[in-house]
Amino acid sequence: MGNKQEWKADRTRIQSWIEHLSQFNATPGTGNTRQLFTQEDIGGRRYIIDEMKALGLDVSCDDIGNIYGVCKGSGEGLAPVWSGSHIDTVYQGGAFDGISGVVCAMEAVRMIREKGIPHKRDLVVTVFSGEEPARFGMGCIGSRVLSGHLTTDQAKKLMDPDGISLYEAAKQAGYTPDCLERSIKKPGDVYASVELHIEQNALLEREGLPLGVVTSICAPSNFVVEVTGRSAHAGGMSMEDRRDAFTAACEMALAVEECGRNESQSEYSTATVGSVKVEPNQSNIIPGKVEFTIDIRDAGKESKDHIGKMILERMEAIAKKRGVQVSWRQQNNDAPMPCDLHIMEKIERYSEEMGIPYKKMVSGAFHDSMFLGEFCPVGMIFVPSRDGLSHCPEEWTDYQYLETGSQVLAAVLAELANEE
Ligand code: HGY
Ligand code: MN
Ligand code: MN
Repeated sequence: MGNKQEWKADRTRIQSWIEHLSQFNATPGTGNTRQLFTQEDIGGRRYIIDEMKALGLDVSCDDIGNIYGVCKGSGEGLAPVWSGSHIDTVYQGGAFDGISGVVCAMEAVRMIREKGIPHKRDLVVTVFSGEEPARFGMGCIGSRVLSGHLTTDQAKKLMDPDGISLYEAAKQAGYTPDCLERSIKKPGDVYASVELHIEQNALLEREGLPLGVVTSICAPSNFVVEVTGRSAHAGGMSMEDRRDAFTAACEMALAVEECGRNESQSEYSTATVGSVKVEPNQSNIIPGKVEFTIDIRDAGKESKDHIGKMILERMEAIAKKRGVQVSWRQQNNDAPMPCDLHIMEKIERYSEEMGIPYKKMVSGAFHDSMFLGEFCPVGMIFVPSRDGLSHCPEEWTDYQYLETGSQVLAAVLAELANEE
């Protein structure tokens, strides 16, 4: 787009959308909990759909509940430009993770519409179902369906802690998961997708930068590990005779941390033990069984596989030394997604034009854009997280950053929507 536009996002509107959405919350007072297809999620969906309609968008949902708010373009038969994120949260998470991307996309499209900026391609505000693995143990559910990585049969096998399948939960929420395959997008169906998201790390804040241009999105490999020792009397059994599953698991968890730190072969890697279950979990019984999760992230697939291999070798050696058994199952091994250079160039160019300092950076967190990138070019705009905190009640992003991020997003979307 040749002419320089003056973009003026409405910070109070962005704040009002975020604050209103955070009322749909299962844990008020201790962070935000809005898990996929729960009453809170359904309430939040209804609110966002009403707000999209109030902006004049045509709203529809697909079989797994992804929401599309369409601002019609002037052209015919052109693939649309998407922008959005997710509104579901982790347990007792924050008010900005995902939500920022949805409301800033709404604000960007509002500015384009109200300024009467012509655009050939439809502009679509998107809300993807279940980006967080919180309820079903698998993240990016809506964007996995779109990229052909989640079928109806798999949805019937994916269970929440209460034994409700994703398939059942989707039907109870009023969606139609009987043939998820028909939602699969092929290259060319979507022209481009740009997602604004909070950084969830402290790099931007540390350098005093209001905006990040994401170069690639790290992908997770997730494992569930089972350590089997021998339950016994905490006082009766001598120290040298025990086969303590918990202390073995602790040594394994330290090995996970060490490998995440020292075995990386790329610019960004992490390895985390996030969930631990101890059996029988009694103060006077030596733990006989422990189940824990491993979450490995990496900007490079080879590096991630290498870290995983090192961790598994270390766990086997620890098990042998301590006389316990260890087994594991890998839940997913997703591929890191590079962002599209042309979209990155637009984000950089408009940031410079608007006098917004920025840096290029990797995303350690995964996002729906990781799967969208399998059928369309993707770009991501980061805005700072205070103290780098996210996935916790303290998660915060100053509204001024959402305002400037929306303005860059609007300019990028307007240009993309006029490309032939
Ligand atoms: O875990 C992640 O990276 C994302 O926030 N769900
Ligand atoms: Mn998250
Ligand atoms: Mn997110």
